[in-house]
Amino acid sequence: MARRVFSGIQPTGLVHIGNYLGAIKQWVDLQYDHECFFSIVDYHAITVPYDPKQMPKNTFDAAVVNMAAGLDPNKSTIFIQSHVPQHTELAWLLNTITPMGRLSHMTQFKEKSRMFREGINAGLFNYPILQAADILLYKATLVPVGEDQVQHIELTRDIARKFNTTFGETFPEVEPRLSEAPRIMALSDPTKKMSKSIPGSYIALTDSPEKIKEQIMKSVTDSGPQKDVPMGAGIANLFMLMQEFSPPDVYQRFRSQYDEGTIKYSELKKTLAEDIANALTPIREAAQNLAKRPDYVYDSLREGAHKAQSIAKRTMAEVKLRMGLI
Ligand code: AQP
Repeated sequence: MARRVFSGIQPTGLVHIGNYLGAIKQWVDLQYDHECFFSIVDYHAITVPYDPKQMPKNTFDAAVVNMAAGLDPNKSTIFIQSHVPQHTELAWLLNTITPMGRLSHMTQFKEKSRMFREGINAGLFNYPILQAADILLYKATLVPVGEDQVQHIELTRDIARKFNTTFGETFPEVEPRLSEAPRIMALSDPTKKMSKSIPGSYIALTDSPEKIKEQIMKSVTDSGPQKDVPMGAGIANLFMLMQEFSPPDVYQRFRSQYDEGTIKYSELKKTLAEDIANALTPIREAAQNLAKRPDYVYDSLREGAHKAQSIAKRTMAEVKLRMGLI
């Protein structure tokens, strides 16, 4: 039987090549032979400071870009998280079996608390419980994500186990699925991961070839290869991107030049920028076309929410019965 898949993306800004290589590309591949649920997770996005006026556009754009990248509403169930209220209902129930100590160890919480020092809210702390609910509501067993989310998936497994031992076997084992490029680093600072919320760190899937070139050309590298010194994080990141976006012989050529110490980073950057721009052009154009068809996009999302709800309601009925809620 085809496995059930769940994953999500936050409408916190422009969808970037890190999101694409870590998550979306896997989603597109999986939808042909798996039962897939993909959500624009707006309830997650409001756990950090945001502009309510901008949120509807961010949510629409996230849906458009994912569809443009290949998510097909006829193959996958694509929906907006807040359109399926069972996500927050299950999250509340799972709150009651999740130790606070576990949540305080979550890397993402620690990083985001540092980034948004003021107004750290309970929602940001409880974020991983909502994520567990997102997955368990559909009894998904496979969660294609970037590396930064693996810790949350491990917590989801623990929450499911705790629920099963306390209230009876209900949820299946959940497994993360990583791509070949599970952690793309920030172009502006290769010690951090590429993020929507770090300006200058990313290339958006909808960026123009000129913008892509500008971003790649100013990406942080080092002064060049040195004997017996490991490759620096910035250039390693560009090589990782080259492996994903350039033909294998081009990658090999620059890799050999690096090993021989003859490489010119400016040439590598120029070639990489062109190859990324070529790969992203069909996505950018498809997004421009889809954005002109908002009715199609919203209808697909509404239909997705309807399908998702029919499963979500069943799970909630089962969970409430097991927990003695009448
Ligand atoms: N740099 C990355 N490399 C590989 N995968 C990544 N993902 C995110 N950044 C990278 C994966 O993309 C999916 C959607 O991410 P998200 O929107 O749910 O939130 P995030 O992980 O917090 O992504 P961002 O871009 O860093 O957003 P902000 O700035 O809002 O926090 C996930 O599967 C994620 O692993």
